[in-house]
Amino acid sequence: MKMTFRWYGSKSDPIPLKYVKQIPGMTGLMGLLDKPAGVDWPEEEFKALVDEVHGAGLELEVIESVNVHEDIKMGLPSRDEYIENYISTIKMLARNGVKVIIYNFMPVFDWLRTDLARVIPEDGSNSLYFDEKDLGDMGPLEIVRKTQEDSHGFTLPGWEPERLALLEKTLKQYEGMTGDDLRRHYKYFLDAVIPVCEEAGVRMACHPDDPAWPIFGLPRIAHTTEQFDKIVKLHDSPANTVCLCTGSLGSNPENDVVAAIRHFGEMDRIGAMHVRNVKFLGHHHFREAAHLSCTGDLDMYAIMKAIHDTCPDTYVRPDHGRMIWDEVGRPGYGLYDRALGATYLNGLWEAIERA
Ligand SMILES: [Mn+2]
Repeated sequence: MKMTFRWYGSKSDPIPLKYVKQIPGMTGLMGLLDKPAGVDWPEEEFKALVDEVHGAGLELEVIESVNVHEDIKMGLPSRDEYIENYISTIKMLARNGVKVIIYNFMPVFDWLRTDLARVIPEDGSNSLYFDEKDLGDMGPLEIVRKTQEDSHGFTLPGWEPERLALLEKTLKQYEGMTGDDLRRHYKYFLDAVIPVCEEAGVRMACHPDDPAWPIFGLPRIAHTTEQFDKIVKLHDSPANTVCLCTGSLGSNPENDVVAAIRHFGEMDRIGAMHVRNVKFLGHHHFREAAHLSCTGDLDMYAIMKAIHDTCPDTYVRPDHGRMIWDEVGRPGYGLYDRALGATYLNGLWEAIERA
């Protein structure tokens, strides 16, 4: 297991790499380069990032921000050009040491919450929160406005302004599209990129829908084990894998996260893991919790044990954290609680190894 940390780059992340390196057991990053979906990433810029990360004593083997252009998801004729750019970016990343690309195939919304800083009554910390009832009459456009207002001026991944400017038009284009349509477009994409990944030694890792159910009538095809079974078979290859995010998949209590890890781990189809805890508050109603099992509803020991038993060499990162100790930062991506999370997960790992 390689413990890693999401980092946004020195221009937009208030956390210095030195601090990341000082978290015990941290081996590297799940890194991001701030590029709009569909562009061919410039190699010089990426090399500069690699040098910076290596200079801090950390690895950069996982990248999380090669976003799939909406035209690919919608199956438009213009998709071929964007797929060519994606392929070129895969090859460039492979040349520079990247082993795993985490991405998603969610239409329009990367993830959704109704409150980015919900105070946890027990201790006064705050975390990301979702209650379907709070959506009420709010449409997608209002949710976007609210999310931007609540983000403390930070750009949130998946909520980039240039993407959201086209929101109304994009939502219209998805009208009437079914899950099967979306899967057909997904297969077209995978058929093009997976052979390139095989040759380059890179694995694509699909992140689950977050939250793990349909929203705003959009087709969503990545929030159950059955759906992921279909995804890994769309183009059957060891390079076509899952980024099993326990907090996203686990936002729906009907999903057995531990069984899902064992299932895809035994198939060698877990490219990376996001590990965090959730607290269920009702139907389609949850908040993100501290990593410790007793603070939420997921069994973190069983999660780490399943990783240990079925995919022990995978990359893991503490996914989101709460905001604690009055830290100001990007919602979900503060330093303190994610550092505590990493340390706790490393502790579980050591105990499992020794048992
Ligand atoms: Mn995640």
